[in-house]
Amino acid sequence: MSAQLLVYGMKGSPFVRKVQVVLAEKSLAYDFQAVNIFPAPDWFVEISPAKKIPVLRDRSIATDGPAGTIADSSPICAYLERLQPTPALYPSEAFAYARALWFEEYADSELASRIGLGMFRPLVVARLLGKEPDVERGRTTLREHLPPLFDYLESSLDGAEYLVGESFSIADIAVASQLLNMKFAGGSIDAAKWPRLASYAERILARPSFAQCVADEARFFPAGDYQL
Ligand SMILES: N[C@@H](CCC(=O)N[C@@H](CS)C(=O)NCC(=O)O)C(=O)O
Repeated sequence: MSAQLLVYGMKGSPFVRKVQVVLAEKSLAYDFQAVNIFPAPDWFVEISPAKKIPVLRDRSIATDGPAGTIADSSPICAYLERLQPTPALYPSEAFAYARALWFEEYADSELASRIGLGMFRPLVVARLLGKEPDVERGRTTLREHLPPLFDYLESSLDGAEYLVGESFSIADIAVASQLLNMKFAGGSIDAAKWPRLASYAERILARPSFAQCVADEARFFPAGDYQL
């Protein structure tokens, strides 16, 4: 029997993973439909005008066409929060709520562009496509472009277990989703330089919701050994 919720996506997308982690944290059942967006087929452009994954379909609204679909991981996660409020993944206090949205945005834009374009594509995707991995680009990203972002996250953690307040939130999900792609590309966070961030990433990625994704995706993206 089909689940009420259907995720259209591709393995390896940190944005698709973000949605899958939210679904897992909330114990929501869903189906997964793989979509090749290179190039996006016409039926998919109809439900994702920006031609991007993920898209969520709520089959209780419509099973076909644009009705019942939501594009973009952020509105999808916000929808899931309303659909299944527990466990809450967005802080209820106003300032903490805005801080969590800020980290989500920071991860989806800053971390995503550095890690996606500077590491995941030139190393992991290149290898999958049978091309020569651009190790130099990955190395420059890890050694020069990511450290300021790591510094910022390290100072934001400030000894806390989570990025915002006392509980796990969308902020942690969005950030760790991107960090996992860095890991798949063979990168790691130097614990001597960023001790809080290194142990934070390890702890968040060990949660069952993330561990499930790691186990599933590591089959497709075994960590590269590029001596970065
Ligand atoms: N803001 C979007 C970003 C989604 C995104 O960039 N997805 C990538 C895959 S990781 C994609 O579909 N890229 C296709 C393209 O840019 O043509 C979200 O949060 O869902």
